[in-house]
Amino acid sequence: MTINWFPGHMNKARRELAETLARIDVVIEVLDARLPRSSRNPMLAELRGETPAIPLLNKSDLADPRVTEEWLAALSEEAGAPALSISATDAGDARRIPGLCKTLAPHRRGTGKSVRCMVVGIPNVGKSTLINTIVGRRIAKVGDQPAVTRRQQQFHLDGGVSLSDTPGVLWPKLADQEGAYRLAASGAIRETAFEVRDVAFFAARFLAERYPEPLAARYKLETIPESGPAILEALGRKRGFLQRGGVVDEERAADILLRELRGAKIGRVSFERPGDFAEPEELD
Ligand SMILES: Nc1nc2c(ncn2[C@@H]2O[C@H](COP(=O)(O)OP(=O)(O)O)[C@@H](O)[C@H]2O)c(=O)[nH]1
Ligand SMILES: [Mg+2]
Repeated sequence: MTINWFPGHMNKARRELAETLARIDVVIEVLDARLPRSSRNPMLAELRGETPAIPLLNKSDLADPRVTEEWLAALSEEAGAPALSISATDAGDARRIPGLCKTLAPHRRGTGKSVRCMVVGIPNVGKSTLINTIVGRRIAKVGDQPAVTRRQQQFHLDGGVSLSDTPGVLWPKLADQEGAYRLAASGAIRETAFEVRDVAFFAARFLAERYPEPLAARYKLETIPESGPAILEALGRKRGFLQRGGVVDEERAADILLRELRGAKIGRVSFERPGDFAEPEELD
């Protein structure tokens, strides 16, 4: 049995989004290319019903390109429509989207009505940036979400496509611990919700397992210690983050690791691969 419980404001947000989506022809579902599963809210599938959606892997400039290819294949197959990887700041990337939306709404063709599109996704995934790049000027505020949603306006683009000037905001799913840590490590959720040290320990262990060479190279580590705290300790020592008595300033090391990870300074990193979510094989 699944328990669907939401605080009041989430119920309201959900109802409003469902009402808005009823007047939309194509949903542009923005996911973070570094963590497409954890940055996806499965409720969107339920809310949009039959309305087609394009899965868009944004921030692909930060993600591991080989893993992004794997995700594109997996998501395209799942959605029955081509998924796209983009950087929301890249006008060339964004220009492909309206045409793609049009192909997904053939019923609007020849009706004289425009194909109404809307960008939807969790906070910080790049929705406002994408809207601005598609439209070609700043109509959506980048950064912090406004507390209240304004009335939706459709912005008319060339070629009979229109785009909502306000994105649909979904909440990240934090019930899954591992996914929540990936979201925190990627910078998708505010650190106040987490202990920075714990997120950094998680990130250090993750890098040691999946990207040991870039990690060792970035911090000039001859060997990578086993535990998260030990990796931060080694990093802090290399960078000279020492407190009185020669003790490593763990907070500073944690901060640097997360900042450099998010800024792709350690390399282009993907937090999850399609294979991580494969069903365990049945045993005879
Ligand atoms: N590196 C990179 N950063 C991006 C990209 N798209 C958005 N961002 C950054 O991500 C942050 C959140 O973007 P925003 O558009 O406000 O996200 P929203 O909350 O979904 O509307 C901002 O700092 C953007 O500059 C991208 O494709 N690549
Ligand atoms: Mg925004």
